[in-house]
Amino acid sequence: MHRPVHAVHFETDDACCTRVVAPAVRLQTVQDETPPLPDDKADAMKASLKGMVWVPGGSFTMGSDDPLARPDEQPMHPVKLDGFWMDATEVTNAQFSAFVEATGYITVAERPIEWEELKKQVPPGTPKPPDEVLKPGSLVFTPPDHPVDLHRFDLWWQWTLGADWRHPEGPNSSIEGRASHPVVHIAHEDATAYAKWANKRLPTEAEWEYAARGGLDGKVNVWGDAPVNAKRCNTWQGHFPNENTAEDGFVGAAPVRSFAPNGYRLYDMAGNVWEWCSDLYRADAYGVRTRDLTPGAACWNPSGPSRSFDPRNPDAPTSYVQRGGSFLCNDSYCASYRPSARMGCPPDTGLSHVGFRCVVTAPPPSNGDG
Ligand SMILES: [Ca+2]
Ligand SMILES: [Ca+2]
Repeated sequence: MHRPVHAVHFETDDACCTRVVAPAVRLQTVQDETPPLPDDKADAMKASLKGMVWVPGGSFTMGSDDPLARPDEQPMHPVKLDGFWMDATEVTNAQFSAFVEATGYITVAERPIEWEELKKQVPPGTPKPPDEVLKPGSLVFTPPDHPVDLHRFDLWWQWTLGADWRHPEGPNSSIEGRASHPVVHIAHEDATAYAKWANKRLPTEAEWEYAARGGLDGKVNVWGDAPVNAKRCNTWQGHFPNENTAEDGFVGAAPVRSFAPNGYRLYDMAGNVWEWCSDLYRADAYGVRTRDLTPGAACWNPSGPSRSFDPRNPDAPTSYVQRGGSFLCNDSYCASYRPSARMGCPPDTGLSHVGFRCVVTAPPPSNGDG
């Protein structure tokens, strides 16, 4: 199930070797040729970098041939990136609250579903559903009490009226006491709106994977090749989806920074909640990207395909990339805590395990404060 697509305007480029557009800031390679920022702009930039870490530019191998890897993680290919700043953690409820208080923003999950939009995404002649069904809501993980067919995700995802970022499990739940938890039920346009307000942007898929690897190129996991365990990150222990032993201490999302960071001091790049990227999702994105690539050459700052297609959700008009997996990841079903794992999701779909973090293109730290 997905909600109607709201106006999401996104420009991207098919070409592999294009640079990410940097809004009003300079790349490291040109910083010595430009005058320093005025004090007020420098202060604003410094404030916007609070809580972010510097990810130095470099190259890495994108994708994986691990036995757990899916076909959309291949072919593996070399990628080069400029350095950038990244939020050290997933955006928290406290941070998202500040955005909503400042702007009055209403998330997609809090808005009624517009039938005129929805009917563009269903077979012609489909009757208008009852108004009750078109009220605001979101998809909440609701575990069955017995083992079920793992192809039947509808058996554990329940459309829940009144579920949104303030009510993660439905109208009778709240985020009280969860200020440091990642915000969830976030649609792509919600994440984009927050990023714009914060003078940030969503990471490209390549930036996300490079950052998640933390300098460990070619490893299966963000901590190296050792297998996942309950001390590494917040995933699912037990039989999915009916038995959650929470050996890692968390049935659902954990407060950010509950587990050790990776090599770039980024937290929860494996598990906890999924994180939106700016790239449109195509299962064959890497094949298209490398088709005309000179052997041995690297893609420079790839920004994703110009059109999406997700064979797992072929009716979706648009899909964007999510990365990192969540507290629902289990090797029996979804080993997406791996840095190379990819997921496509319609932009209007926020779920109870989907959040985001942002990046900024700006000069590197000058005094070790990154
Ligand atoms: Ca857990
Ligand atoms: Ca995460």
